Parts: sequence; structure tokens; C-alpha cells
Amino acid sequence: MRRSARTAPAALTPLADHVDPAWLPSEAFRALGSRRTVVCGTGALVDTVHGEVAWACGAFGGSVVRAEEPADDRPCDLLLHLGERLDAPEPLGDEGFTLVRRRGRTTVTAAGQRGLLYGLFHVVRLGEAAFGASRAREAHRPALASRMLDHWDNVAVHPVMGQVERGYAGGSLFWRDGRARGDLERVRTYGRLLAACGINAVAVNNVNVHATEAHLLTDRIGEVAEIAGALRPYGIRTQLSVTFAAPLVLGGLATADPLDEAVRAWWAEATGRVYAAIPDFGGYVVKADSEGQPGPFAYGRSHADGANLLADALAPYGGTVHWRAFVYDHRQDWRDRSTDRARAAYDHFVPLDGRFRDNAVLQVKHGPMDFQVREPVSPVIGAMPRTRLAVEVQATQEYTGQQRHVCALAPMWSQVLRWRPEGATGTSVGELARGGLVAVSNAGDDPYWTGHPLAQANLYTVGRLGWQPDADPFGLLDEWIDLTFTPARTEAPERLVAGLRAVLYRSWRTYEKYTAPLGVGFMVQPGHHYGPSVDGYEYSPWGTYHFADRDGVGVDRTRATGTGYAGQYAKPWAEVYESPDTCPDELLLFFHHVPYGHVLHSGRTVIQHIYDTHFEGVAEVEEARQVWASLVDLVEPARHTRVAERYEEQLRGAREWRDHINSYFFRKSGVPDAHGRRIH
Ligand code: BDP
Repeated sequence: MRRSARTAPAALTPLADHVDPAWLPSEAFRALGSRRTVVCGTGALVDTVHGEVAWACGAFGGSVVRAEEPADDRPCDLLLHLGERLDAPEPLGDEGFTLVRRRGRTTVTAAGQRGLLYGLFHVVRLGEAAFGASRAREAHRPALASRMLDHWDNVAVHPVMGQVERGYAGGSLFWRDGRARGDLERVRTYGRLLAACGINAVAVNNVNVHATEAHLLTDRIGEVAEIAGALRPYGIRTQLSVTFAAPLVLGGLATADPLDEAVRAWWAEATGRVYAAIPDFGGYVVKADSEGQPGPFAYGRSHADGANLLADALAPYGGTVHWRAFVYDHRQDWRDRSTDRARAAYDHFVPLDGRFRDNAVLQVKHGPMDFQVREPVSPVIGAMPRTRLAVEVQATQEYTGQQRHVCALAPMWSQVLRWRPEGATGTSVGELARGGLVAVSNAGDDPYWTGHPLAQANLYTVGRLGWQPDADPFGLLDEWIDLTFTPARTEAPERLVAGLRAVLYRSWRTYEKYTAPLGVGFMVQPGHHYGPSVDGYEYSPWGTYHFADRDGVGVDRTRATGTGYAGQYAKPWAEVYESPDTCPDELLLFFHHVPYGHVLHSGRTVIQHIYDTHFEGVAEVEEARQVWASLVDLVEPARHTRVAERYEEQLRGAREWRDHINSYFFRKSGVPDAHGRRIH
């Protein structure tokens, strides 16, 4: 073996003091960094791998060499090998790797550079366990080929939505002062965090494409290229949200009709220029005919026509269009059963199954409404077998506490991904998501990346679920805890882990308890969506109603008497949801309008459930706040303080929710609390 002539890449620039290392603190690299490693192979991502190991060795005294070929006689503890032949039972693709430990040496082999990078981060996650007892050869590969983050970032600060639409973590990581950030080190560091949890694509601008942002596609593509350059070393492809009206607003054409030849030629040419600037560009993201965005309906064309137009422009370069299925009429009132917003995506898209190109991915929100704390799984997933679907979730906590409340969403996402549209024996959502998993990012230029330091767990776990949709969500939270807090290096590892589990594991259910009950959704302040306003959207045209009156509450979405939405599911679920007797409690008010005295499976009446859960939710926040306070000696002070402050706000918010919801339903129903508690 000869040492490569290549000079070792410089160690990674250490983060500025005020930027949190999140799940990659140097301590997480201790096991790796104190060993002897050989990195074998050539390429830009192999350089990244080598740079990572060199940095870790700098911190912990190990050593690393580059080699062109592996050699058995060279003493080393870890061999990271980019090799043609993988000894794996099935092809592992560009992103897979194998890991084996024999005779005191751990070997990671990957056929593609990305695979080597993921193998490296796997070793980091294993820590000392990577260097302990022998391990039989394991093969790893992502279940979903595309694991993307959508950033709802505006380049220019939007007068209403600010720089990051639904952003709760400061400014944008990509854009500042109306242009791409000059300093791309932060972007590169972000890419590193994302690679370590398995994300491989990032859409860098808002799906609502405003006038300034439209130009990123054409005259400002150079700025996108800069960002792509900073993400590329970590195997991340860049995507761009584009406006369907681009031929009109940028190209000066008289139409954006997807079947018009001049329009098709315009997109082909514009796309060619994008690839000239960014050869590994991932593709486009499109929100069309939704909440004011332009789309093919204006020309009497279908959404398959629209998506295929862009798919055809991208096809010569291997790009993909992510076409969002979030299409509904936000200006209609509840006129008749057909205008139930929950029905819209299915009604628009299911008839188009089979008409989308192979490189068009239909990106479907996980629920039929809009990222509520509890929704059924969208019936679109499972109803379009001849279309590549991506499932979209929301890491940014628009409706789940806006990163002021702790709400670890992995357990909810996991439920979605494990759900089986055809019933118990059918295929799971995770398996049906051939177009991948997409999350609206919750990161910004906040020193902790996500505003609330514990919201980092959502970013981490969403990437890991994209890699393995059937992973145990609590196991993934444990992984995040382990990497981020390196408990083994603290005075009381067990207390720290137990405390963090206590504040994270049930936080989603706690949040659900003190907000909108039993799947009914919304009840938030209009516009910004933070805090309670039970009737905030009740009489507006957005289609998000609860129909509470003096007798009962909930939305009748049955086939028999309601909007018929329940009938959009395959038979087993359509039947389960159709009747209040079989509908799961937590979704009861999504599917049914019931009297307050209706008895749930839990044995409680609906009204008593509302009262009880709201008291419980607040009590659970009080408890979690106490647990967090008890970890003060084990958590870095600045982080501890930031979380402690957020708990004060969460508790205030939870009490406010409790009081609004309980008093609203007490006044509507006149039914007193069975336990005689004070309801304001
Ligand atoms: C809703 C948000 C809105 C987004 C929209 C979307 O309130 O800001 O633009 O979703 O997904 O949740 O396009």
C-alpha cells in the first residue's frame, strides 16, 4: 500500500463558538478519533470522509492515512474503503455500505462515495461499539432513495411571512440581505449535519415563489450554484422551487400553457442553463393552483400536464420534479359535501394516476388537511399505485408549538409511515413512498439551528426515518440523545438519558392533549397559527371547521350523511372510519359530528375527555419542566437556559390553551366537569 500523494484536506474549520454542534459534537467522534484509520479511494466525497476523520483524530489523538488500495498487512482499526465489489447479498447502490468487524479491524465498504460518507457517520453513531466484539457483515442502504428537506425560505424578507415562512429559528441559512449568504461555511456545516442523519436533497427556497425568488431560476441561478457548491461535499443535491408562471414572468411569453410549444421550449432552455450552472442539480419543486400560486388550471390543463412539462425539461439531465398535491380552493365556503377541503387532493389527483412521467414525483402531505397534531393519513397515499409518491411532513412546528413548545414528532411520523392503506396485510406508507420522504425544514440561522434546542431532534429523526421508515422512533430519539448529549461523558449518564426521554418521548401526546381535541384540528389563531382561537377559522373560507354548537362537535365526513371523505379510503379503513363505533377515539371528531355525551372507547364522554386531557396536558408540561430543571448539572449551561426559558412559554401557552378550550366547550355545552375543577 502506498500513501496517496494527495495532500490531506485541511481539518474542518471549527464552528464559531456560538453555533451549536447539534448531533455532531466532537465528543461524538471520540471512539473514531482515537483509532488508526485508513481511507481508501478517490473523489470529492472521499475527501470529505478523510477530512472528517482527520478532524476527529486531531481532537482525540488517532491517525489517518489515505491509500489507493486496502492492504491486509497494514495495522489499522478502521478501514473506510470505496471499492467496486461489495460482498453484499443485494446491490446496495450509490448510498449503501457494508460494515464488518473481524480480527480487530472494522471495515466499511461502499460502491459509491455517498455510501462511504453514510458508512462513516454510521461508525460515529456506533461509537465504541464499532470497535468492540467482532460483527458479522451487515448491509445498509436507505429504504427511500430521496430524502429531502424543503426550506420555505424567501430571499427577500416578505412583508407578512418574513424571511422564512413558518420559520421559528431565526433567518435563513441560505439567504441574507436579499441574496445568497456570502459566507457559506454555515451552509456547509448544515450539509454536514444533514448527511449525518441521511438527508440527501435540499430545496433552498419557498414553495410560495414571490417575484424576487422567481429569478433564482434564471438570472440568479449563480446564487443557487454557490449554495449547491457548499452542500455538495456532503452528498446533498440542490432543488429549486419554481413558479409555474415562469414563462410569463421571466420569459415574456404570453402564456404558461403546459401544452404550448413555445412554453415547452422555454422550460427546456431554462433548465439547460440551470444544469450548465449546477451539473448535479436535483430538480424542481412546484406548488401550483394552491393558495394563490399559478398553475395549469388557468389553461384548462390537468396537473399531470403541468408536472410532465417540467419533468420533460428535466429528463435529459436526470432531474426530478416534485409536484405538490396540496391543491384546494381556499376561497370557498362549505357549500356542500363536495367542498370538504379534506377531499381535495384525492379528488384532484387520483383520477390522474398513471399519467405522470417517471421523473415526476407527486409530493403528498401526510394528512388530508395541513400538518395538524393529529390527522388521518392522506387517502391519496395508497390510491395511486402507478404514480411515484413522496410523503411530505412538517419538521417546522407551524401547528405544533412553533419551536417554543417541545413536540418530538418522530412517533407521529412513524405512525404515518407504518400505516397500511389496504389494512393490516397491505403495504405500508413507508413502502409506498417510492418518491421519498420530504420534510419542511425547521432550521434557520439560530445558534441552535432550530430555535428550541430540543427541536433538533425533529430534524435528526426525519432524516433517519427517510433512511429507514420502519425504524423505532424512540430508538431514533435515543440516538439523537446519545450523539447530542454524549451522556457517557457526563457524571450521571442514566439520569441524563432518563430525563431526556421523559421530556421527549411523550411530548407529542402532551401537546395533543392541551390543544385541539380528538383530531378536530386547527382552533389556532388565524394567520400566524400560534396559540388558541377556537373559532378563529370557523367562519372563514379556508375550510377548517369544527362545527361546535350547543349539542355537539366534529365534522361529519361519512359517506352516509357527511362529506363522503371516509369513502376515499380502501374498504377496511373506509368501514372503520365510517362509524363512530369503530372510528379510533383520537380521530373521532375528524370523521364524525357527535353529541358531547357520546361515550368514547376509553369510557369517557367526549366533553369529559376534553376537560380531562386539557388538565392532564398542562400537568404533563409542568412535570416536563421540572424534569428539565433537574438536569441543570448535566447539560451545558447555555443550552439548559434556552430550553428552560422555552418551558416557561410552553407552560404559559398550555394553560392558555386549556382555559380557552375548556371554557369554550363548557359554555357551549353547559356540561360541568365531573371532577368539579374550575373552568374559567
Ligand atoms: C401551510 C402554511 C403555508 C404554506 C402551505 C403549503 O400555512 O404557509 O405555504 O402550508 O404547504 O401549512 O404550501
